[in-house]
Amino acid sequence: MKKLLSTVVLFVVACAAVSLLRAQPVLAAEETKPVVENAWLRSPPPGGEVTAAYFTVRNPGSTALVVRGVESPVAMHAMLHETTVVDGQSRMRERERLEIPPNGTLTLEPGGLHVMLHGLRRPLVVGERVPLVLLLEDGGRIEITAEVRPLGAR
Ligand SMILES: [Cu+2]
Repeated sequence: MKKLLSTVVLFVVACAAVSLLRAQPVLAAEETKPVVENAWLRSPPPGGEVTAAYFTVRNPGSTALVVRGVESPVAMHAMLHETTVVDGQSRMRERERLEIPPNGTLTLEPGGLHVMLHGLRRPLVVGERVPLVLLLEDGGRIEITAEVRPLGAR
């Protein structure tokens, strides 16, 4: 009986070891994949066709990711924008390039960097999830799902 038990234990340990080995390559790929957190966009005012989206992207990889553009099926035009205060006046300008450093993060938030969505194709409902895609210089894409939050959300 004791021998049978130890054979069973050995078998279980062997199976666990095999599944760990199998999981290894997947883990390695996952570790370098960018991670998107807290992605949301502001519900536009009724009838409004412009809004902004925000998120944080973490780059666990060892090379910088360079964002050169953005698109979304809900908007005719999407742009990378930055809000800056010049002489006490809040202004927005387009950014053609944003970098996510190796092992670093890029944060888009109200009052700073954001994705500007122009020409919304349909009304957006609070709570719905909207796709955005960041287009990388190397041809890669980062898929984002942003939650629509109320107009006054910060
Ligand atoms: Cu803007």
